[in-house]
Amino acid sequence: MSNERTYIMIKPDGVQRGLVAEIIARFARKGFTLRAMKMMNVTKEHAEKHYADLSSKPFFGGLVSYMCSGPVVAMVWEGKDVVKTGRKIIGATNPAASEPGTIRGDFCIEVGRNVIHGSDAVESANHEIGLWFPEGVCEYEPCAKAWIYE
Ligand code: RTP
Repeated sequence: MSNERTYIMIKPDGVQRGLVAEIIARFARKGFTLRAMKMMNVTKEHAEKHYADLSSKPFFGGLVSYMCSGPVVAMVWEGKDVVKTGRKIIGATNPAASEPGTIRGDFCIEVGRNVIHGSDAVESANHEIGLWFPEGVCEYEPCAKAWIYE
């Protein structure tokens, strides 16, 4: 389905390091459509909600502090298999294991400063989009679809 959506978030280190334009360009050049985007500060409660499934992990406290350490850029991207392909564009969780050519493989070193988040499944994408964009996303018809899909 070409209207699959994923939640992509540039984490505080990605924003501070000036990687916003680079990351947006990688998703856009692939052919995906940007449906929503905002820069925002994250509260502790919101970060805890987003990463609720990791609450028992020893790194949870550090992860929540990291997510609240500066503004993030929250986005919704759309396109065929965008969840799976988005994860490929991002690279492995630990940048040490990320291939060159992926965002984490090219721009970071440590798992605790891995610059970007991407939903890991369609169900979690829908949940995360609702969590970060309760106001909804921008509906419009991108003109270039015929140049991307048969
Ligand atoms: P994300 O949700 O941020 O896209 O990352 P992910 O699916 O690739 O990995 P996940 O296991 O869900 O971990 C979420 C984030 O927690 C931090 N982390 N730190 N110190 C550690 O061992 C450790 N492990 C994970 C990373 O920021 C990871 O992206």
